[in-house]
Parts: sequence; C-alpha cells; structure tokens
Amino acid sequence: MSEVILVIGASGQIGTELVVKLREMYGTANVVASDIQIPSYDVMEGGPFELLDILNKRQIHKAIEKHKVTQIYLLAALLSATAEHHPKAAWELNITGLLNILSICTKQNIKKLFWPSSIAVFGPNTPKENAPQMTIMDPNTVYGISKQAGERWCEYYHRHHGIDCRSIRYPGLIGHKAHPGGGTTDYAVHIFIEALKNKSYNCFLDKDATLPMMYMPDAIDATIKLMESESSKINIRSSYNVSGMSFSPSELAAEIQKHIKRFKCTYSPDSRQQLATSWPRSIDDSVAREAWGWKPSFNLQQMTADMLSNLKYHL
Ligand code: NAD
Ligand code: AKB
Repeated sequence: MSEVILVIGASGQIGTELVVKLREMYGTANVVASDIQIPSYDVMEGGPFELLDILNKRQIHKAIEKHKVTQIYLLAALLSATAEHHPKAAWELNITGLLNILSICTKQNIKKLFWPSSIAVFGPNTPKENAPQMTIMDPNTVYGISKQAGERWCEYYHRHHGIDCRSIRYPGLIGHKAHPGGGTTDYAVHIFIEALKNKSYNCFLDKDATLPMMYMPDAIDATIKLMESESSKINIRSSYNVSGMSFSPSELAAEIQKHIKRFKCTYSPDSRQQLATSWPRSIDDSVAREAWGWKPSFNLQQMTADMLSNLKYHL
C-alpha cells in the first residue's frame, strides 16, 4: 500500500519546504498539505491542499477519510515569542492540537506521526555547552513547557497505543523560502533580508546570544532521515537532539560583512533576549548520529553564502 501523508501547518516556515520535498519522494497526489492559511504558490499548486483547523477534530477526521491518510506530519504550533504573549492560545494549539492528533491516530489507525520539538525544552539549569540528550530540563517559557509536555505525550502514545511517533528537537531554523513564524531565532532570517535591502539591521537579541541553529536543507534532511529509518533504530520516542551549528548575532553579522562590506548590525535586545538566555548555546547530538546516521552538511560559512545567493535572486 502506498503511503498518503497529511502535513498539518503546511503554510509555515518548515511546511513550505517540507511539503515540496515529500511530494518529490512520495508523489504529488500522496502528500496533502493543510493549514488555516493559504500556503505558498508551490505548495498550493503542487498537489492537494485542505483548509483545516487542528482544533476541529471533525475536519481532521473528514480529511483523513477523504484522502485515506496513512501518516501525519504535525507542524502547527505557536512559536516561542508569540507564545509568551498568548500563553493560553499557545497551550491550546501546541498541546490540545497534539492530543487531538494522537487520539485520531489511535482511532483511525494512523501508525506513523512526525511531531517536532525544540531546543526550547531546555532551561536555565541545562548545561549550556553540548546539552546532552538526557539532562536537566526545566523550561521556563510557555513554548518550552508545551514542547516538553508534548515529548512526554508522544512517548506515552508510543508505549501505550503503539503509535510510531518520531521527533526532533529542531534548533533555530534559517531558510530563504518562507518567513519565520514568531520565534526567538527569527533574527537569523531577518538579518539577511535587511542586509540585502538596507545594508543595516537592528537585532532584537544581544550581540553575544549564541544559540544552536540549523540551515533548512539540513532540517529537512534530518526529518526525512528520521522518518525513513527502520523502526528498530529509533531508540528515543520523546525527541532527538540534532545539531547544525552554533553562532551569536555578532558572528553571523561578521560573516555577512564578508559578502556585503557596508553592512552594519546594531543591537537593541528586547524581551526575546530572556528566552534566548534560558536555552543552551550548543547541543550534543551524538545519540541521533549513532542511532540513525544523522550528520549536518552546512556550517556558518556555507549557510551564509547559500542564503545570500538565494535571497538575492528572490528579492
Ligand atoms: P510556523 O509558525 O512558520 O508555521 C506554523 C503553521 O501552523 C502556520 O502556517 C500556521 O498558519 C499553522 N497553524 C496555526 N494554527 C493552526 C491551526 N489551528 N490549525 C492548523 N494550522 C495552524 O512554524 P514553523 O517554523 O514552520 O514550525 C513548525 C514546527 O516546528 C512547530 O511545531 C515549531 O514549534 C517547530 N520548530 C520550529 C523551529 C523553527 O526555527 N522554525 C525550531 C524548533 C521547532
Ligand atoms: C523559536 O525561536 O521559537 C523557534 C525554536 C528554536 O523553537 N525557532
């Protein structure tokens, strides 16, 4: 039987790129994109799309029956900065949304689910350098608390209901195809756009706020690799640490200046700096590397050169 994949939250930063990749792999008709917002042209025109609210279980049941869905990628969430401003809405979307899908998986016999966690599951008492797979986790953001609870629910549904839940703790993601959706690491996309348009950028994080980051092609690659791995290799059912690179805003600005000499970056840290301070600076992803062969391809220099050449073309 061929797989039919439903991607929920397909109009966002990750969905915009992931849906295109999944359609290349599984065939356009077999990847149903869905969101409460109209997606990019490529996603909308490239295959089936459903306007669907994850908080409306009836809508989801109907879409699953209509398309005979066998796997779900659940990307809908409120990200860290937005979640701090709307804590109840964030909990509702991030946790009730996940629980809706987990219970639908058991009822409609959907065996495989991808649900992303985040480096935001870590907190102020997590080791700042090379945060291990298993360590102290005391998230103090609404978003981080929801991601930690989500990890526990995924593991629970795997153990008690046999759902093949797979997950990655994505670092901050940088891509040129879609705008980021309200996170603390969004600066690392905005800075490229402003550098090309205005040769200046005022960063909302401190110049030394080093965070784990990843280029979108690596994030898509990690997702596909994890989902394609044999079940016997998946030894973590909460979520895997994966690492790409770590840099601070001033290190990224210096790298951009190598390409755009006149570029100037200034710093006016706002409330998002507090969120960044609570997260680790780097991640130990040795468990994912060993279990299912994860390895990133892009470092800071390669990512910066690729972002600038692609964005120049788009802008
Ligand atoms: P995004 O904000 O860009 O996209 C989320 C999408 O969900 C949006 O298109 C939005 O319209 C949709 N959505 C919102 N409410 C919905 C609802 N009720 N029903 C259906 N769809 C709804 O987010 P993203 O950056 O693409 O992130 C996707 C997932 O990856 C999230 O779980 C996020 O926490 C996680 N993640 C992202 C990053 C990152 O840097 N982008 C890092 C770590 C984890
Ligand atoms: C955010 O900043 O909220 C996201 C994330 C790291 O989860 N990019």
